[in-house]
Amino acid sequence: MLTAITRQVSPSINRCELTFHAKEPIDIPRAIAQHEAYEECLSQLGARVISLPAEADLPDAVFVEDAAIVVDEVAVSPIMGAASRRPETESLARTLSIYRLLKYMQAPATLDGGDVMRIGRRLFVGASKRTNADGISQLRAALAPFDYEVKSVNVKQCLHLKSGCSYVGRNSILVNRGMVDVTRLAGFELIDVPASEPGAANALLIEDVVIVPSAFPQTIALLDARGFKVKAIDVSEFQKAEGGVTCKSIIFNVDAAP
Ligand code: CIR
Repeated sequence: MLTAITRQVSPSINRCELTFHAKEPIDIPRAIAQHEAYEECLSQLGARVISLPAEADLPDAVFVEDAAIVVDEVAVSPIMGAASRRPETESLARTLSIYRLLKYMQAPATLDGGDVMRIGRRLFVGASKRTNADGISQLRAALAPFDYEVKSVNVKQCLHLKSGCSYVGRNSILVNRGMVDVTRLAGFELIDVPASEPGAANALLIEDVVIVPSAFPQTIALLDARGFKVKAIDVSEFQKAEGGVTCKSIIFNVDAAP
């Protein structure tokens, strides 16, 4: 069954890492309400949501996507690029070990899950400020026995690969070409985000529904006009923390609930 791991909002989220954004106060009750609506949206799309408790001293821990990479056969626990976030992996790995064989990265590798865009048995991995060449080659080595191909993609002016592009189904990738070297994405139909919404390339595909932040109406209209099923969701408080819609869950299949 489709399963989503999420984590409750940390009361310390206002101390989150910021790389490209200026600090803006995050309204915690509003963030909590938005996160509940996000989890409800995942449930309505058929996912069983496993909502882990907040990590009081880990401001960014709600962004679970960055703290593990999960494919059908195995999960990889990375060394995250930001030192403040590294303790997030431990409890997540414990939960994932119920469902998957776990592999662990070794220094000097660093990698954030937000840099990993999986399309079938191909994983495109952003060479970003958070993910280094050792991280990419250790992920490649961990997944090679299961027949996954790992390709690195250069990114610029954004935090993670999936800040700049996301797979939206139907062989199509929503992209901001100013952020992602698209030469590695040959063979896919590229859908450019409107120039007025450069941050809109982070979208979450669940089954055949593309979840897009409600802050990006032109992108929603563009996808809608192309026949995609789009669900808009308000994640304004998480955007202040440089998060989007993919980063707040890890989605995978579980054959039978243990
Ligand atoms: C960070 O800088 O790590 C967090 N403030 C935001 C992480 C967002 N993650 C993601 O989009 N995958």
